[in-house]
Amino acid sequence: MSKTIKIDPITRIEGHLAIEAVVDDGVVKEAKSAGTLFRGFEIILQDRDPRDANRLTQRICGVCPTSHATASALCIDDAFGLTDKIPDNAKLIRALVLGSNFLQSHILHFYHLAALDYVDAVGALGPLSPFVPRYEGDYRISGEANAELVNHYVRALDMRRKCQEMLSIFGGKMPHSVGIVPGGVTERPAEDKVTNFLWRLNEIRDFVDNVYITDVIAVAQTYDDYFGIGKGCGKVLTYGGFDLPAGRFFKAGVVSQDLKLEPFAGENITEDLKHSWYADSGSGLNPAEGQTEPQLGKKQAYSFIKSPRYKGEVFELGPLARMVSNYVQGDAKVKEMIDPLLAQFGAGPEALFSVLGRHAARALEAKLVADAMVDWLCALKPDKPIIVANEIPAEGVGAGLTEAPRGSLGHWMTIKDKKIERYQVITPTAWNASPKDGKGQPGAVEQALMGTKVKDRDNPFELVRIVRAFDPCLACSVHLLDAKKNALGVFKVV
Ligand code: NFE
Repeated sequence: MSKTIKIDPITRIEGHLAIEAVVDDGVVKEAKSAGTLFRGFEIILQDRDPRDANRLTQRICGVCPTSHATASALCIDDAFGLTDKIPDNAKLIRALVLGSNFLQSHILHFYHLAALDYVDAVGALGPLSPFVPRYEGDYRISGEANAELVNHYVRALDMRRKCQEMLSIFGGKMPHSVGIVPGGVTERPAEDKVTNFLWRLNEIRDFVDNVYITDVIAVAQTYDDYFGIGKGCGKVLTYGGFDLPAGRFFKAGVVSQDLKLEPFAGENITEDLKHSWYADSGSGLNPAEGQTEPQLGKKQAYSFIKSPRYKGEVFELGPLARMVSNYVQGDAKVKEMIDPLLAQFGAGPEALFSVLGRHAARALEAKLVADAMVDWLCALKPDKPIIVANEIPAEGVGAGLTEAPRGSLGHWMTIKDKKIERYQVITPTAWNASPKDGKGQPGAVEQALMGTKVKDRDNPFELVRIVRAFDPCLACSVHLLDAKKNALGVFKVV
């Protein structure tokens, strides 16, 4: 007999995500991923000064505001005709600020959000808050190895603080930094700032190399069945990101299930609204023409997340997508990291499409970015410009496509009479945690849940481990109350 498991909200992620899984004979037959709050920044931005987008969109999220600062700055640069004029120093400083946020976010995700699904904090410390309540029955690491992982949970807090300090050297503060602006950046690369940045970066690199990656491998060795759980749609997409003087650090790419690479083109993105609480008139549009018109109570809808699609198909975004795309494009550094890892587990690249593959990709990406940041820092030229003067055009169209810690992030804007006429944001979590589309295709997280064997329906570890491996952020995908501050529904924790 089938039974529905509802987890609402899923804890240890950012924001409010509800998961519903129909389990038949112990296997998930159908899954629904629902964002239960409305965001609405697109509406807030209408008729404002275009430069406000750079300040306001950062308030979408306290975890990845730097990505929104980056995407909005790129979008404004494009609409203002500045893209080819951004000084090299500004590109490097923007990349260093965004890189600091990647490192903070990846460490946060592994230690403070996901690791407690595998590491027995209660075994090491007793039944203390915030480690209880929790699911029971599948903690497999014990003794000294477990105690060390719990120690690293605490050490990781300090590392995250250092990442935030490092970001603030050029970004001014965190969250919601002020250093990335249209036309460039606000902070000169003075030598004392470079030195202050470097000693923190080296400490963080040491942590990533000798603690984070080692811990992910230790967890993978004990829970190696999770290389075979949570496969998902098997197709990945990345816009590319970190604009450096010589081009993008992460290359854009679209990779099919048989690991074939296609070039990425933004015009192939559409937003499907069939199962989302938005007016159907906006369904199927490219975000450059997109609409965000909430429609509560819409039949068949179950989420405030839209369903972004590429050529009408579902794709997974995130560190796994970036690593796979760069691997398939023959990036030597990515291959150097991924091949030995796969060899260690006797697996092929297909094993990356799994819960543990996503954790491993995130940890290796942290190393890739942290190591590259040393080169970016050393390429700064203290006497060279950091910003280009600019003016608001009467009319303009812009797109800012970049990478955020959780995957590709896009901002699109139209300017009319020097004001924002239209603004659209598509976040990585909107792609990953999207509901079904008009063709009936479930979103990436939904597909990853389907087919999963659930051993104990009262402690569905498998489901939360799959969802958390995607590192969803719901603040980025949806937002709060409706305009009249009405509650949008009653949701029970089951
Ligand atoms: Ni709110 Fe974000 C990242 C962005 S996720 S955390 O990374 O953009 O949708």
